[in-house]
Formats: sequence, C-alpha cells, structure tokens
Amino acid sequence: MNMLFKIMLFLGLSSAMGSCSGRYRETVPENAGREKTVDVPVFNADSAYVYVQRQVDFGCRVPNTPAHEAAASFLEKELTRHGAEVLVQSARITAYDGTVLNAKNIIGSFSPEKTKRVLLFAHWDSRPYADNDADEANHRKPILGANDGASGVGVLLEIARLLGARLPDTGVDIIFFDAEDYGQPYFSSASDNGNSWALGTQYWVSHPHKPGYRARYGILLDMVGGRDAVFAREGYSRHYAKAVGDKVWAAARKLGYGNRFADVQGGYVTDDHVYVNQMGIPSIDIIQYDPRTESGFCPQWHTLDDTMEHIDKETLKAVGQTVLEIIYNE
Ligand code: AHN
Ligand code: ZN
Repeated sequence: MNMLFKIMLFLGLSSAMGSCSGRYRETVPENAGREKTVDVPVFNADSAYVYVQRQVDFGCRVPNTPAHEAAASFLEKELTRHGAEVLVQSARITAYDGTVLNAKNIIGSFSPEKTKRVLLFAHWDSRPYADNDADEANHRKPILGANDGASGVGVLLEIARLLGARLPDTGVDIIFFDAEDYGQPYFSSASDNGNSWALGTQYWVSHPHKPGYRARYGILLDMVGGRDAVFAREGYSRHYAKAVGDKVWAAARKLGYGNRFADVQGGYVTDDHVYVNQMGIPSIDIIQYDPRTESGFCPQWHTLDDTMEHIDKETLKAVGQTVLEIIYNE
C-alpha cells in the first residue's frame, strides 16, 4: 500500500466513522447537537457517607442548641475548604410557637462571577420532635435526622468537593437551609397558616444573599440516603418545574438508576422548593417516596430511628452521580 492510498483510506474511514475531519457531510450525524462529550467526575459514595456521619456525630442539629452551632461551623468550613465563596446568612426567625430561632443559611458559590447558574439545596437542621415515632413518649424528643437533613447535605458536600477539584461550565450555588423542620407538630394548638416549615428558605426568598439572585433552576435533595429508596415525581416539582424533572429523570435512567428514579407521580410535599419556585426559580424536590407508609415518607421519618443504620451508600451514589451528570452537562 502506498502512502497516499493509506492517507486516503484513513480519511475515508474516519469520515465514515462520523468524525469531523471531512468538509462535507451527506447526512446529519447521529449525535448532532450533543457532540461535546463531557467528563463528569465520579461521585464517591464513601466520602458522602462520611459527610452524613460527621453531621450526625454532632447530635441533633436543632436550632438554638450547641450541636446546631457546631454543625454550622463545620459546614461553613467544608464549603470554604472546597473553594466556594461562602456566605453565612444569620437570621432571627420566629417559629410557629413564638420561639425565636437563631438560624443560619449557609451558602457556597462556585464561579460566583458567572451569570449562568444552577442552585442545589438541602436543609441542614434536624427536627426537634420525633412526632411520628411509634412510642408517644418520644414525640417531644429531637431526632438525629441521618436521612432527614444530613443525607442531602452529605451528597452536596461531596459534590462541593468535586466542584472544587474541577469546575464545570456553569456556576453553582449550594445552599444549606436552616429551620426547615421546625414545623408545627400535631400536639400544638397554635393556629397554623401552612407556612410553619422551611423557615430558613422563606427568609432567604425574601432576603436573597445577592439582590436579584437568579438561577436557571434548582434541585432540592431531601431524604436521599434511605436503603432501597425510590424517588417519584413530586407534585409541586411537576407543577412548577416539569422540564427540570424530565431532564434529571432522563439522566438517571441513562446512568442505570431508572429503578430509583421511578416514572411514578408522587404526592405534594410542602418543602423548601415550594418557596424557591414561588420566587420564580423552577425547582424540583428529589425526595424518597414510600407508598407503604401513611406519610408517603420512609418508616423512620420523624422518629428516633432516623439513624445511620438506615443510610445506604448506593442511594447516595444514585442521587449524587445523577446530579453531577446534570451539572457538568449544563
Ligand atoms: C410536611 O410534613 C408538611 N412537610 C414535609 C417536609 C419535610 C419535613 N421534609 C423533611 N422533613
Ligand atoms: Zn423532617
């Protein structure tokens, strides 16, 4: 074979294989519009698990307690260590029963100069009442919130670590919202206007850390660590942010997590994302849906049993890898 023939053969083959070396294309390439393949970091579920454990090790992170205070410093330090621009928004917020909570929303921004942004969020406080516990004697005791609180934050801290190692094209804001779970318990007779939950988020929505703050969309992680957890298409997410849900569920399916991200309609959950949606940032809630319980949440929800024992690395992995896939392709 002479050299010229070899070169012609190479050019012919490579254009047949769909590379861009030829000047003309006779057909639209199969991967038109998404030729760019993006390197997505590998989510380390062991690291995320340790991040969940570290929070639980502080004890119950109930506002106005030393454990809450200590956990706040830890979260702030971790975001800073991973290279985020960190802002802690301190607020005194009045709860359903008149208690004034010293609340902190902890905000970490990656590539703060970019206008194209995605918002990732989770609540970091834990509930003061195990009011869904089988034993009524426990209803006024605080919960550890390994799943309810710490799991979402753990996944986001691992994502922060990876963002710090290599930034994606899009700017990312990670917000750990406080006082989500101080909502009115059944044993209180205070009048409930339905807004006693997600207090930290409600504060941020009316006092954004940057005036006029915008993000293309938001993703809330809530109870994303339970063993064999399945995520359904939550009601408000469907209503306000169907396209975001479509995109996230498609990414999960592509990664082989279609069994976790089910094509099932879930109920409506009053959660942090409701208020973020109301401020005009379309946001979804990735939250475990368990059809076997009355609440629709996992059996450990708001019980003393919400502990590390029920946290599963495979669930953390499915959620974390899916969110990374979305972020690095944005
Ligand atoms: C209500 O129970 C009204 N909302 C559930 C939101 C929540 C609590 N997520 C975690 N803990
Ligand atoms: Zn809760």
